[in-house]
Amino acid sequence: MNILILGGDGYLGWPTAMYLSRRGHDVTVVDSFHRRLWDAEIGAESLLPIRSLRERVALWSELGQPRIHMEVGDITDWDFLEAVVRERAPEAIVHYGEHRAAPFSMLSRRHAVITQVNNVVGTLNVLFAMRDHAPDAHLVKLGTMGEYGTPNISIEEGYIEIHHEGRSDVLPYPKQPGSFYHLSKVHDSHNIHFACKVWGLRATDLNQGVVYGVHTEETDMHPGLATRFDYDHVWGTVLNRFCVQAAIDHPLTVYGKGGQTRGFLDIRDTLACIELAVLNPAAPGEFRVFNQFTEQFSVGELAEKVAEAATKLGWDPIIENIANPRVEAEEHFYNAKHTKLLDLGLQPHYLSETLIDGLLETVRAHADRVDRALLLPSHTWTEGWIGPEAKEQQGGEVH
Ligand code: NAD
Ligand code: USQ
Repeated sequence: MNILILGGDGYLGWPTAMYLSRRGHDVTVVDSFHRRLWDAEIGAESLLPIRSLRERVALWSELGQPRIHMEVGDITDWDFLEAVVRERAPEAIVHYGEHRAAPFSMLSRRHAVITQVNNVVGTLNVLFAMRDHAPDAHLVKLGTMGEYGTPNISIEEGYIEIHHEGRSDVLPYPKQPGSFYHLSKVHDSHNIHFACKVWGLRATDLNQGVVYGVHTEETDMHPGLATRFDYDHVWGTVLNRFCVQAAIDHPLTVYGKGGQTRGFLDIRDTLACIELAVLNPAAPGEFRVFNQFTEQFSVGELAEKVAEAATKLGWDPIIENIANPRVEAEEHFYNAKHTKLLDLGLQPHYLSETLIDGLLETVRAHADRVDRALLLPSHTWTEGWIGPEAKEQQGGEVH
């Protein structure tokens, strides 16, 4: 299939591009490199060295793989995106091209605005470009499990049957997101659902849990094909952070009581889920929602698992419950359904295998690149940025 990957320079976008290219799809990656710029603002850098997108695409061809096309630009720029969609005429659009850090979106007014404008406007442009130039294409959009929050009932996949005053309907599952970032995904979901209804577009919203790991068949083909690995307090996701902390003998930073429970998945399962969604498209007019994760853990349990695996390697990990910078439930019920991708054939990789499979060793091999100053949170959900640069972070223009 002819597939556009928006956000193709990112943690998930680049491995997805290689995975789909190797399986015979004609892949075009689109990226503005905003992420590399936002990293610079925080002073963060990927733990694994990553090459430029141009270099990675060239290396992929040098290794005898099919050509991956590259389009550099910002999808919030209508003229750019319209031209790409018109000229490439994709059959599927995999949309990763968003701002993805909850802490970043909570640093200040400016950061909240950057996040929501980037994500909501980018996705609106995608919808209009599809309406005008690729009405039969299938949009595979990355949403997030965090759209649902932590309700005191089971979480369904996108929709729930409601009985009210003697009548029934199947309605979008209620959303209670926990950051301005997660809210941007809710706004996207509403816009996509509406566009499917009025223009007959087809879309799959993948409400993905927290992804971990860096090893895929393709990233392992050459060190120059590596994808990013974030560990800092703004971009680093919890399991990746715990692995880095264990590798450098820093306490594993469990926020608050540690009962916060989330869905998790191995990066290899992200790629498999994307392919399953692409190969089994939604029907015209359908707004389909899959919950994309394979296992659920509390962050306290996760810290225990990392500590256990690190101990087996002869390391000496310590777990520390530190003040929670976020406003979130620290003990709660959590039971999220996730059968639709399994029904399509997903065969999960489980966390116990991945830790043993080399994630901890990979991290330790790069331990000299860790900046310890980036490990403890310099923000809170209530005050925003509390680091030394706090004042300039709050105001200023939006770029
Ligand atoms: P990432 O930051 O590594 O990659 C996102 C890429 O999109 C970056 O290369 C960035 O430059 C690009 N981008 C952002 N805005 C753009 C714009 N306006 N125009 C063009 N390119 C733009 O993030 P990731 O971890 O690969 O996540 C990809 C998607 O998956 C995001 O939408 C994220 O919300 C979602 N997701 C990620 C996780 C996770 O654990 N990483 C979990 C659930 C959902
Ligand atoms: N946490 C800790 N210690 C840490 C870091 C985080 O206890 O050092 C806790 C957080 O308080 C939170 C949980 O771990 O309760 C998850 O935090 P996270 O930073 O790993 O994940 P989150 O902010 O939710 O965001 C990440 C991705 C985002 C994606 C989301 C999926 O950055 O793009 O949408 O995971 S989900 O969580 O399912 O919404």
